[in-house]
Amino acid sequence: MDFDLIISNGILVTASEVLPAGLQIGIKDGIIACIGKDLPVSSTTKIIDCEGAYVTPGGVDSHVHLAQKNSPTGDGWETGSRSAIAGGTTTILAFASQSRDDASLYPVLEDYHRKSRGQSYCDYGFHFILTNPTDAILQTELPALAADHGITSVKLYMTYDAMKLSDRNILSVLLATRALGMTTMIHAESHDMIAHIIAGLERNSHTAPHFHALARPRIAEDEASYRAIALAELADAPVLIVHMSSEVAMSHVRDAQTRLLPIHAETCPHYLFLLSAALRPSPEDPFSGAKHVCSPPLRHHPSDLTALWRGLQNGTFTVLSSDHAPSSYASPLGKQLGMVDGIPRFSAIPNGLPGLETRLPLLFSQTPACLPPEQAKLSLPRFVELTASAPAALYGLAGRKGSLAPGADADLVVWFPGARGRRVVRQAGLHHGVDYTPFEGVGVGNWPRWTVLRGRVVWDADADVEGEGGGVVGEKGFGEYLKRGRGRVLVGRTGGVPRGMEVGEREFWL
Ligand code: DUC
Ligand code: ZN
Ligand code: ZN
Repeated sequence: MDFDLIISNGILVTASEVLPAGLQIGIKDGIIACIGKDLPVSSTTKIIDCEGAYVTPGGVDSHVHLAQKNSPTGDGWETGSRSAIAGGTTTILAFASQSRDDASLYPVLEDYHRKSRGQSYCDYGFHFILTNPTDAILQTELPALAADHGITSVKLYMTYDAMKLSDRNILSVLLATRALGMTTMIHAESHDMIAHIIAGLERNSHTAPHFHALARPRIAEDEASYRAIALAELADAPVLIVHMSSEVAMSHVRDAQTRLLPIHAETCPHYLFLLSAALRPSPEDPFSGAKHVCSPPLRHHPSDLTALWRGLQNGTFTVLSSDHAPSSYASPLGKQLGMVDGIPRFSAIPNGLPGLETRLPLLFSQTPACLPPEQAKLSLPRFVELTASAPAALYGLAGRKGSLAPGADADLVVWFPGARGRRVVRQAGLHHGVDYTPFEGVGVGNWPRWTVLRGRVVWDADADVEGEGGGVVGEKGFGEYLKRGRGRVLVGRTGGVPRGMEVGEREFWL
């Protein structure tokens, strides 16, 4: 076979092992055709010499917000997907968000297609955010949207006035998505606890950005996570609890997993690297903490970080996503919305942090590729599983995305050999459309040298492409919309009987 591209002299990492040196990847028509030794080179074959560096699957970031109405100063598809490839991510799953008054999901879908069509540097799919799950949507639209448009996952909120669903609504959604084999993502925070605390903080004039972290304490996440698990158990539906930041909430997940319930969990780099002290004012700018306002908030203690790393190590977490939810800091319609008539009001600060580009380098830095083995927090295969193969499988892209295997799309990252990829994260070096990174000044042990999407080099760290921001050598519009299949249940199984109920009891009310 005449290969278009051969990836040579790298150390290939899959979700199960670090393969022996000397293997090559042969790529034809955008697909991994084979993995082998001494692959034949024709006059048209291009070769990437990895110089002994690690090669991992292109990242799959399954939690990304782009072009959201409630963050007009955040990234759209062009800048968001550009930052994805610059950080080694080749597939993103972003949210098509239903507003309360949207009676149908079809206009919502068309709107997000319009925003993304021809704009993306990386491949992408959509999850729906459901805020008005009518019977027509659950019984008629979701099945058709899954079959015809490959949207096989939804996200629900337990908090925020504009988005929150009641427990009863959540149950209705879970029963519908279960029948369709869809994954339901849940933002688990107790709305009433938070609303009560915010009212008290405001009454006492505690409205500076750092009070955001007090307004949404861990117990609000713990209680709602337990409730989400109970609802999932009652409905016998697989769920993924998104952006988890609390050790106790994580222990609820682990208990459920021990009982073989299909409860998946996600955390994000900011909950592993940053603490609530970042919300405090800086000497130059009393409002700077707004840059670190996200929900759930950053937690208080280094032990919170350690606990979450443990959850990555012991298998509790299924995926690590960025929850890229950016708003520009300096813009009047961005984080400055929280400065009301010269007075900071944390509850008006748009929620969320940028992190699409930094997700892989931050996590890769904690593997034995960058640290002495005894200091590494994750193995290389676990890095691949969390950042690529598990999100691909959970969201219906197994076999196509997230793995270095024959037949899969040739999406991969070639890292720098040895210490040559060391960087300090700086806003000036990033490719998103917002004006700061919450990881400013954090050192990373490596950075993607080349990102390959369907056999094309789309990021070349050493290329100097004028006007495109460093090494972006891919093209806007090369990214394709992904119609996804049914996701796989990666943890536990469906078909169980909730504790204390009899076999067949549920059928009386289903
Ligand atoms: N939930 C998210 O998933 N991202 C940003 C803010 C939020 O509440
Ligand atoms: Zn959320
Ligand atoms: Zn999010």
